[in-house]
Amino acid sequence: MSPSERRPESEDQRIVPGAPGSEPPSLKEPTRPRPPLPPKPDQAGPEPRTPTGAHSSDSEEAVAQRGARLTTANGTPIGDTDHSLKAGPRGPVLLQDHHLREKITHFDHERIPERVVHARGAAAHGVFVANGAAQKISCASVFEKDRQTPVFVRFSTVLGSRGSADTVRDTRGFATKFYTDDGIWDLVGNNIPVFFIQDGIKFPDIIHAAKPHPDREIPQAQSAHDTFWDFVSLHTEATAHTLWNMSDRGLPRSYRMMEGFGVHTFRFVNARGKTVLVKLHWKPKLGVHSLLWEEAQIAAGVDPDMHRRDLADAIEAGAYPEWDLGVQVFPDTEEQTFEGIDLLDPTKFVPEELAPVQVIGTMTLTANPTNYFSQTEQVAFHPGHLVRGIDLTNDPLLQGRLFSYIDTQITRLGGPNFAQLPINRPHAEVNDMLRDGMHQTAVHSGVAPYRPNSLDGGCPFTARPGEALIEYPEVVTGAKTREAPASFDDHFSGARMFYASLTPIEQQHVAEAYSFELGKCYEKTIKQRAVTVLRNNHEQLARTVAAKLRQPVRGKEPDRAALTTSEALTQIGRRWPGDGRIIGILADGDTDLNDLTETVDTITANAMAALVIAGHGGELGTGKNKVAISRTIDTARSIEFDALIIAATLPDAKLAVLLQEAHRHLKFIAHTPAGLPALRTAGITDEFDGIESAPTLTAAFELITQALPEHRVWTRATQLAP
Ligand code: HDE
Repeated sequence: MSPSERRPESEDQRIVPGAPGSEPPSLKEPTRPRPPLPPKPDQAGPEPRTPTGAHSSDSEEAVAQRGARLTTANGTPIGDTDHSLKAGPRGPVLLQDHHLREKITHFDHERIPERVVHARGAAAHGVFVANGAAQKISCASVFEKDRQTPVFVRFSTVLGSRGSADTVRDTRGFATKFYTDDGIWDLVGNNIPVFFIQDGIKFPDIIHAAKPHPDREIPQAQSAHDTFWDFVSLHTEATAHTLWNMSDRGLPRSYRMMEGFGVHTFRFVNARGKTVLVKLHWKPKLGVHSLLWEEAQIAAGVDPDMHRRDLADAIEAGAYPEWDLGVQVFPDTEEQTFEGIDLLDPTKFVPEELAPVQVIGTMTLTANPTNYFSQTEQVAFHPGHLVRGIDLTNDPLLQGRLFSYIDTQITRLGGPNFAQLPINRPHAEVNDMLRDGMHQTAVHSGVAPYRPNSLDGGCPFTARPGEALIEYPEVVTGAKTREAPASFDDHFSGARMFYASLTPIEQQHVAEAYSFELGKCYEKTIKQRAVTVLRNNHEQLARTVAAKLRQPVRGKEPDRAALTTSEALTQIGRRWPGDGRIIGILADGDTDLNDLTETVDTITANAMAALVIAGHGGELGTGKNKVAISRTIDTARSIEFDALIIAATLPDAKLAVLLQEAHRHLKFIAHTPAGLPALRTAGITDEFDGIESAPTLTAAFELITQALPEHRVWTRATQLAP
């Protein structure tokens, strides 16, 4: 579907994603009763299923509000919701006002506990299509060639509360629910392939250290504080993950431009019972791209919803985000080690040069949720939601997770029946013998929810071997102990390889991130300890950070193993599609409207979004060439745009701020002759890379399409260096 088919337009406005409702509102309050408006065309709810997984003949809209008239929760029509029932106009409110009490009581209970981690998230519906390449190694139906499986994906930050900013430096969650014919498979991963800890028992420790300080509850949603650095500098198995956080991976440009990783090693079982060990990867079709630190900080104040808006707008505009799902495959040997890398240690990754990522299918996100709470908030993932052909390993971190998720969901979702919430309902038949409990929505029949029984005819029967979940009969031996294998003592080799594989500018970002984060710590000893740990990664990195913090570097250099690098770890140096990128066009009343409308249309046809910026709101031009102004100069900041076309010069000092930020953030800027004075005033000349002049707006966009695949004008960074 093209974007123009997806959204009913008000007569003369071009497409700008983000319209709040499915039709433009009237100026006056509507008074003629009518049924509820349909959802926007880019939105979908969960596929209608009964609590026990059966197809429901109801439409998605049947579970939304119905009828034109206001009612109570019990369907009784109500004539006035603006005034409480009182003893006279000036009298006290009467206890018998059921409508008042119901309205307020329900409101009082609208919030549920937020997730203890990953509280802030955004999600979308989509589909996974397998290419058949995994059929040899797994009998899961989701991997059968051309099989289409509906999915729901939730992206998240880890540390912040539900209302925190999207762009903080943090790990991102990447959780996918596959509604397969064999039951639900949840792949609950992150955008970083390694984790802070090796054993689930340490999770409360790392989270307590990383969350805000318990006395003042600051800082929100970030690791730049003493307790975090206190823990990670003492518990050095966190080094690799911390280094990834300090790299550009901690600041994604968009959820659409992140890799996803299963992190743990899983076991695939094929139809003949043969097993392999696998690591799972999501590879974004748009490449991996990041914000600059200053952009992320500005966005946290100016547009804290940047990532959720970006995801929703892209889907609404028809720029559907896509990822390939890939596997690294390893023999299932007794040591569970590959090329010296312990596959059960979740702080380690296997370089793609040693084990290539083989694509087994593609996921496309095609619809925004109709309602945040019912879907994004109520979805419940669990690494133990597995289907036949996909099994676990003894990774001690994974084992800890298997306990946690269901436990926390019972509290968060108010009882044990959260699998019956519409977004969590399987698309496979459910006959689980689980009964009753809070918020039971299934209406079970029969008298014998136990096995064996004869009163219900023996039903349910256990699955036959060819249908049942396969629990691989791995041989387990050993004395009970609280210790890790010796290989888990290597805390630095993966971190060193990651750092060594980055380009110089990415390495510079890492040094700046450590300097910022440790600079925010209060205690000198913690800074010093962190610098000492950093020496295990790279001497110069540690010395640069130490010099910034004026911290001594004491003791002798640690022994470090020889370095290898992995090209797959750098984000810079390749060219990627520009779908969903945002081009800001600064225009005014003198701008050639034919040129402007043609450029806006070309940008939209290229699956990008054009946001017109002007000195005022409303529209530019009239009739066929009328163009909606999306941002006034008061609301436009560089963070929102991937590139700018400057076709006007406004008498407003904020224009210089916009341009200087875009320049500093290495954005491509093209200008027409009318825009040249604005650049001059901002002190920006054509001598810098990626500042180009063009005779028209259309020609300016042409120049942008050549530059945008590299994400930023990286060479300008050197030109800007002091
Ligand atoms: Fe989670 N994690 N986690 N985690 N995790 C949760 O479950 C936990 C871990 C991840 O969008 C919680 O329902 C423990 C690794 C994501 O709803 C909780 C341990 C990875 C999400 C929980 C880990 C993750 C969660 C909070 C150590 C990457 C968000 C609410 C043993 C592979 C899912 C909830 C969503 C959520 C516990 C480690 C990813 C508390 C105990 C490793 C993406 O159960």
